[in-house]
Amino acid sequence: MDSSLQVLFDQVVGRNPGEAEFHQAVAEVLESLGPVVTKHPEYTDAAVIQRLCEPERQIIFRVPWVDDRGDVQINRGFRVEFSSALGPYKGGLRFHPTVYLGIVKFLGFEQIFKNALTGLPIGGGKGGSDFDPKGRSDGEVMRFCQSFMTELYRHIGEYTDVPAGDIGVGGREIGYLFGQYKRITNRYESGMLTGKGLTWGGSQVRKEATGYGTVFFVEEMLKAAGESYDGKRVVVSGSGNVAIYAIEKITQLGGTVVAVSDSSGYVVEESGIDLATLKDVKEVERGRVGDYVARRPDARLGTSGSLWDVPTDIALPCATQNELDEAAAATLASNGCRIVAEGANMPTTSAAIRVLGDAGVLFAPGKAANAGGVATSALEMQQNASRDSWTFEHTERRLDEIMRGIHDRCLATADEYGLPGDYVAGANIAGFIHVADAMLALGLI
Ligand code: NDP
Ligand code: 2IT
Repeated sequence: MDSSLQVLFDQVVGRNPGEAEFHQAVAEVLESLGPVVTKHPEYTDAAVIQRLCEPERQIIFRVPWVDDRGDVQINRGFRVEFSSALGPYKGGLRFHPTVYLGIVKFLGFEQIFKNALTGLPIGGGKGGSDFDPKGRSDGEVMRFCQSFMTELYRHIGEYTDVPAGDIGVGGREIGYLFGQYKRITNRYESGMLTGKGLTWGGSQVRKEATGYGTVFFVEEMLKAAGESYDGKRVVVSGSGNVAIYAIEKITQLGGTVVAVSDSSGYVVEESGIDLATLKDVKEVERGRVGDYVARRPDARLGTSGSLWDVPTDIALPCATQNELDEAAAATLASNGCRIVAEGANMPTTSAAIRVLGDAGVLFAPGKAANAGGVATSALEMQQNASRDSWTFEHTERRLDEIMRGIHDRCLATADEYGLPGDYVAGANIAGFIHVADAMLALGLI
């Protein structure tokens, strides 16, 4: 890291103790910005980087609710509003027992640059709770969401802050959250939340967008190397929203997904994961990968190691942060993997990224590769603002164009800074410059 940026990084660590994931996300961006601060002293003069590392506003609140046994439960809710230089704060809500301020801040920080890369008018934010929806009834999830929104509603709105889903927050949770906001405010303010159902203000393709977008991004990487998905083996970690729709699009484009996972283990099926069965198990029954194996005679449950041991041409980590470590990266590379693209946020450790780079494996960071979800959220906001709704085909075409634009912007920026083919540098620099220029224009805020 450039020595002046190292000083800033040390300040961030000192001001935000114990938030390892936030430190990691900041370090990964600052490691790319050396050539930018050399070329543009105006960013340093206006303390743009220090300002970006300090959220504009952080909200932490109590979420009391009553479970099915009649017992009172208390969770902690968060919304970190990081940057509104480019538009209203925009980013998902995560419900998972591991959520604490450091996770929300890493995600919110990443979101600033990701959203900037889309070229759409959205700032960066993130929120969530340490609530665990797993094993909870629909009634419990509803009561939790209603309590969560009873505090959150005063901080958000179509022109202020627009949440959406993330881990543990899908269509069901967005429905309960939207319903409670509508009830409290007496406003049918469609544009205050994205990921809504298609009959009440949602957009076609939003559900599919993150997975599809990641696959479109990789398609551009393959094209740049004169290749396609045809005949390629792909391993996708996770089996939630992002993973399922990545698998759907890979299969449509001629690739074969041979392994998926969840937090209980992984599944290998050499002839290709059966999407209809996976959707039934995961989307309808909220089951485990073991339930998938029980229905597919040729599938096997991985009992040792991890799904990164399965030989593959392309690896898409689509579950959670730091799920792909140095050893996994070395195994992927030695088994001939050519491309790793992050469907999840920061799933690859810093050491693993270095191993992949040294081995010549192409690597696409999440803030570029998984930006299709939030980009389609911005398209949902556009449709809400004009009280219109677009067809699936039109919306998917827009998503594809946006992903191609991000891919090309990353490569062009990497070239401009003398780092050809470096998607990490390209994404960090292009995203940073877009938001930094807006911050200069808006004065000291
Ligand atoms: P889901 O809740 O739908 O699915 C998450 C998947 O990841 C599940 O299979 C889950 O397994 C697995 N997983 C989660 N946490 C862990 C863990 N600690 N260890 C092992 N496996 C885990 O979430 P999404 O698919 O929406 O999100 C996946 C990733 O993509 C996240 O990093 C998210 O931030 C990112 N992302 C999501 C976007 C979206 O639009 N939804 C947009 C951009 C990025 P299990 O069910 O067993 O917990
Ligand atoms: O990480 C992400 O980009 C998301 N969870 C989606 C955010 C959004 O506002 O659609």
